[in-house]
Amino acid sequence: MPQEPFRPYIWQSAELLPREEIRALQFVRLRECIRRCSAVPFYQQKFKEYGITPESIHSVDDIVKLPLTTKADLRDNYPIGFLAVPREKVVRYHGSTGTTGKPTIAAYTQGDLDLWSNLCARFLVSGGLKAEHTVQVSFGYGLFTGGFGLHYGIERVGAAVIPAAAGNTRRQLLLLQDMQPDALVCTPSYALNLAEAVKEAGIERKSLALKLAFLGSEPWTEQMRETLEASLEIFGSNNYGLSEVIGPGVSGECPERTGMHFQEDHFIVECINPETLKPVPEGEPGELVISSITREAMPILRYRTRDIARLYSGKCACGRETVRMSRVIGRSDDMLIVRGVNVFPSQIEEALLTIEGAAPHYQIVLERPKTMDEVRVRVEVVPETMSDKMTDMLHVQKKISHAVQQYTGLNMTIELLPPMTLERFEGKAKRVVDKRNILE
Ligand code: DLL
Repeated sequence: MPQEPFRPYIWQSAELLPREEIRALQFVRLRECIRRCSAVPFYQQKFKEYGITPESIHSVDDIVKLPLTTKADLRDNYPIGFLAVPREKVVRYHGSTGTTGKPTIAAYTQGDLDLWSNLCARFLVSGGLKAEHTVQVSFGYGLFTGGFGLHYGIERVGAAVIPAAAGNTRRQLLLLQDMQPDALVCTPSYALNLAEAVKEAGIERKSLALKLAFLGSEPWTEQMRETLEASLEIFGSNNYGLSEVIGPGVSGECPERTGMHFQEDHFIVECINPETLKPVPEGEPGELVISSITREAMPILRYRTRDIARLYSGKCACGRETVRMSRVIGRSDDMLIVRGVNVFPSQIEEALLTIEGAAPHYQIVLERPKTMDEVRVRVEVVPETMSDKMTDMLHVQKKISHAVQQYTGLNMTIELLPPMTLERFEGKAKRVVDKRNILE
């Protein structure tokens, strides 16, 4: 049931709202959101403490008067202390994957699910999806928001879904060959695995129909996009979201690739310095803080995402006037501080992928043999680079070491590995292994 007639790259006319109208809508919705949040004991107490009522907000800029919400706040109110509607209104629960401890639960009313489908439909259409397409969804279906979020978005566009789910690469290849999907949905690291598996199985690329890929849920670099687009022969779009805010559908790219457009009629985004909590100047990296202003079951105010990115404003050639975000540079909790220098794993990825001969499979190992932190980058070489000659291998190692030094300002030990040595991932890749025993 398309909401509106199909226009190229636009699913709903709200995506083309002029800037002033976006701000006006955000203002009204923010006030309504504050009213709805008053049903949540956590916010009730914070509003009292900060002297907040809907009427005390006079413009969107006043959002800075509101309290920040953190992952710890959600955890303290586990599982559903942030529910703003009676429990019987909830029709779905999802949650974050949470590497440590309990997941963070996200609840949805029927209205939230409807909104979510449209938000996903918007970035899918923006990335080129059409009703006549078939899409293989290789995200996990479960508590994770990726599988279901994208699934419903694809159906909303009117395209056909193959809910392949994560993993079982052999079956994924079979479906790619037999069902001839036009588009693929998964993490960039899993797309890389599939590209490798296609090659290894000797499947001719021209026997597949793939044209598009919608990739997200983990940080990746422009270099990785180039590698994926070349090997899978697809147009790969980036999309971003998080379960605390709704799931996928918070922002996504248009074909102009000038950043991911925030769906600002439903979210307000800020970019702050994670230490001072003050806004950073436009275009500077900072932590994204997102308010989900139209959700019913679990509206959230000023959620600290821990994701570091840059924000840009100004009209895009696609017609949208929404704020755009850069790729996620890293998470503030993933930032490595090595000998006083801040490094994100994505900087290392960028460096590696500039070197011919290095495969896009790597692992970053942090060690503290004595008092100083040391970083070892374990990287696979492509089969063509494998050589019995020590000098050839040393040459590759030196080139990588130099690139890493240039991109990060740090000397790191480079360990070359034969192809297919490192673990492959079906969902979000885990690149950093921290072996420092800091507590000792
Ligand atoms: O990963 C939602 C999602 C699913 C987004 C499918 C896109 C596609 P969570 O499991 O809650 O939700 O993890 C959210 O993943 O805070 C970011 O650190 C990271 N992330 C999500 N999208 C991107 C992206 C989903 N495009 C966390 N680039 C977020 C970089 C991303 N990181």
